[in-house]
Amino acid sequence: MPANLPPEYFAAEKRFREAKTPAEKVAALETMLAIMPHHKGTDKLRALLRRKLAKLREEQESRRGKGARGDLYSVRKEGAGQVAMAGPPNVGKSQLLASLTKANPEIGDYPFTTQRPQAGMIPFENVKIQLVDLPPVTEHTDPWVFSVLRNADLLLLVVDISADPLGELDLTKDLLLKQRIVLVGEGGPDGHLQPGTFPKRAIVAVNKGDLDPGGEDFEAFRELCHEGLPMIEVSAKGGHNLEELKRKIFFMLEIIRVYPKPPGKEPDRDNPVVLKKGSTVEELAEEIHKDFVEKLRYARIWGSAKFDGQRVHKDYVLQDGDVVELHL
Ligand SMILES: Nc1nc2c(ncn2[C@@H]2O[C@H](COP(=O)(O)OP(=O)(O)OP(=O)(O)O)[C@@H](O)[C@H]2O)c(=O)[nH]1
Ligand SMILES: [Mg+2]
Repeated sequence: MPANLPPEYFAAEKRFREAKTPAEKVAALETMLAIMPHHKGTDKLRALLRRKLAKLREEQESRRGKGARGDLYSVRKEGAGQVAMAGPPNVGKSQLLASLTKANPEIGDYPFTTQRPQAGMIPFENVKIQLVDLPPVTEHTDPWVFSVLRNADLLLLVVDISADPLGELDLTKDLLLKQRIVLVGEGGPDGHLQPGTFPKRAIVAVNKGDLDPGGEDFEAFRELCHEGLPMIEVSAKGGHNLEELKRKIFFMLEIIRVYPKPPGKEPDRDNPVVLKKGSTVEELAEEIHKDFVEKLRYARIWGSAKFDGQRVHKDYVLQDGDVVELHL
């Protein structure tokens, strides 16, 4: 089958060939992968590019390990989903990381405190969600920062209610767009997306809510802001609304937790299998063990099924909280 690649692909490929730094190479490869249509004719090429990308990232990792200066950082995904923070300097991104996780980032009352990525895990019910703190997004931000943002499962845009939150949000959105990152809200992308763009779900966290005790500034912000993104006022320092923020993050990640169990036994409620929303029994089987997929005959479901222990087919769509007995 021919690959049928669009002209934008070849433009990115040219950028890849001419790239001088690993960061530029990674950015070009990411674009090529994003542009490439999904079908059998592109499977091999996709695998090849993925390998190249992984190799580049590995090289950077090991170079950094040896103490040499790399111009690229990446953050390995961990937990149920990766959320990366984007926003102007000094809005409290690092303070949010410190308040939501056990990480201990540097927090400063001056801009450009953060220079490198730092991750922490947010405990939420029985899962852990990875939160990544990054240097601020400005005209001069290094390409690797956008690379981390493009790779994340969800973006958390942070602005400061006591500064100019509307202007900050606008600017951040524009800077992301220039890097082909298009923000989408709860409903997903609306309309046609340019090939090579990265649609990213995003939440707006309006921070320093302690400086807006009556919430009037946030009300005005909400009224004037027409982004269509979910937004919430928080105080990273005071701890205000952080539980609600975590819930929103979980919701926006569009993941479900399911609990496989052997027949006649209880499931382990502390260790859910995390899947994308819309996943089927077959995809659960695949996640557990690839041999299971072929052997799978049916499953029994407790939770979303009409009655407990209902026998379902492998194309049954699972819901958050389902207990699943796979029958091979
Ligand atoms: N009043 C108030 N101050 C906050 C809050 N969160 C952070 N700050 C203060 O804002 C300043 C910047 O905080 P950081 O967490 O370093 O901000 P940042 O967004 O990581 O900044 P960069 O790393 O430069 O991009 C520090 O003085 C914090 O103490 C908050 O919820 N309320
Ligand atoms: Mg910081």
